[in-house]
Amino acid sequence: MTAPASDPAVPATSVVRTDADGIATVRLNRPDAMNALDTPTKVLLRDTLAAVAQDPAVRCVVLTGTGRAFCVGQDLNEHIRLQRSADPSLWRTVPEHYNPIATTLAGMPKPVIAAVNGVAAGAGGSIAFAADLRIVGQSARFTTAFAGIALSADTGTSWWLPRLVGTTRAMELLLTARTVDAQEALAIGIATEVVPDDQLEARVAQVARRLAAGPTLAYASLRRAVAFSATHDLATSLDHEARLMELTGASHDHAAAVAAFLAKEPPAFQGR
Ligand code: T3D
Repeated sequence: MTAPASDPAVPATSVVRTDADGIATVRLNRPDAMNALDTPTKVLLRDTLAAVAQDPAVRCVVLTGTGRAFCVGQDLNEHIRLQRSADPSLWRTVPEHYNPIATTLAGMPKPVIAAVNGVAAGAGGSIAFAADLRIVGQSARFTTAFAGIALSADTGTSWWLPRLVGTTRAMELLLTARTVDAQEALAIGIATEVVPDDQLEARVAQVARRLAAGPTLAYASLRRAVAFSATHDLATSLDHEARLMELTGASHDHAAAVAAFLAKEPPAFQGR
């Protein structure tokens, strides 16, 4: 998971998708640029995530980065080039790239794990925040970064961060753009768990395997229910829950799991 830049086994595209056992690992792969997001990388990430979302064989998604960073957000070398040449594509990147990345992650019909192998900054942090679980290497760090370069926030940081840590802490992290280490990230609710760097890959694989063997339709419905309740009142959320209970209640996995429970056998979920 933390393959070095020189690893000949790592292909030379800036986003690499590998699939195994129902798990799609989407790896940002610009280690020499700390996995900064230039336009080709953003396009590839956006399109790879869309493909993963639609692929019924994928039952868990892992996001990670090659080298010492998870992702440092927008490639500022590209950004300043576009800025200095007054390139009109500069501000189109939010609607054309960052927003679809955020919405595809939010709507992903299967669990998403961020394997945070190193620093996550700006939009790189947003991408990690959009995951369901953030399993974080002990040397990893987070910074919102945006205010450090006099920008607002994008890729959903203003949506996810207050939900993860509360408005008070989110505002402090946004206004100061200070760096949060892994232990603080765990304490304030950004990290799901922190593991030694050399155990990150194994721990993520263990969690991903478990989720990929789980009731995918129920997981997708839980993601939808939690997201829905964030913007709706109790009565409306209860109606929404009822619809999702009907959906999952009619699933193959539900019938099989109840039967397995009563037979005192472990369930074997098929994800449908
Ligand atoms: O239109 C639009 O594009 C808007 C979209 C915005 C989305 C965003 O993501 S905005 C936020 C962009 N990201 C940042 O502002 C983060 C900037 N980086 C940092 O604050 C720090 O580098 C880190 C906290 C991430 C890491 O610090 P540290 O001390 O571990 O490393 P470093 O020494 O600062 O950086 C190492 C190298 O990476 C360095 O290059 P060098 O000196 O070795 O040649 C540094 O310039 C480079 N680097 C780090 N972040 C970026 C970057 N190069 C390009 N773009 C970056 N984002």
